[in-house]
Amino acid sequence: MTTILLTGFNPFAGDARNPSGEIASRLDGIRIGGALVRGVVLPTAYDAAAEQLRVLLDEHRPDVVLCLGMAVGRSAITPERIAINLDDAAIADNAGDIRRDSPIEPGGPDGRFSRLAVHAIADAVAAVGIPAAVSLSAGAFVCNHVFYTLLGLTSGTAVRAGFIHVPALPDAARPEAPAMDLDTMVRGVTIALETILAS
Ligand code: PCA
Repeated sequence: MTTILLTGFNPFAGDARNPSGEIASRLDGIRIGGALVRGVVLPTAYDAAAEQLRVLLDEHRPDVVLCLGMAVGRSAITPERIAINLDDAAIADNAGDIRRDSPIEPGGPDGRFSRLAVHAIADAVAAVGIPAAVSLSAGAFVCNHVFYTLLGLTSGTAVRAGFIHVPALPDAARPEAPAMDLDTMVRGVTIALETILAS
């Protein structure tokens, strides 16, 4: 049976919730077009998240890996085009680790491209009226770190691997910030998975 590994992250930087992890938990155990979804919440920490991803790939041998993260300030579901070989963020991860100007894999390629059909995903999600667009930067924090690691671990295999950032949830503490409700995001990610399976 086709196995999909779907990951999200736990809350970070003082936020109470992270929709990416909630989406992964919500979809854990469901079937999409005959494929089984394994939904897992990763810690928002550079080393622990990358290590857990390694273990999950070994354990589940998935055919598809879609990692999700939250990008505060975004208003759309955004499939990421490229991961870069850089950890560089002002904020600490959940292990207290602050990284500046630090390569993820010294000597590794500067960038690795998503192995998903990012435009097809964005188009399919947008077609049902959910805002979606291809993104050209996953940042240089834990999301990009996991994305870069994922593409390295699955390079040379047939695994379809990629990353999608989702907006923040509506939050009274950030009344002006763009947001999307969880049900809409779950629907959008389900459509993204259907599109990946059909490609
Ligand atoms: N977003 C952060 C890390 C965890 C998450 O959900 C990021 O964009 O790097």
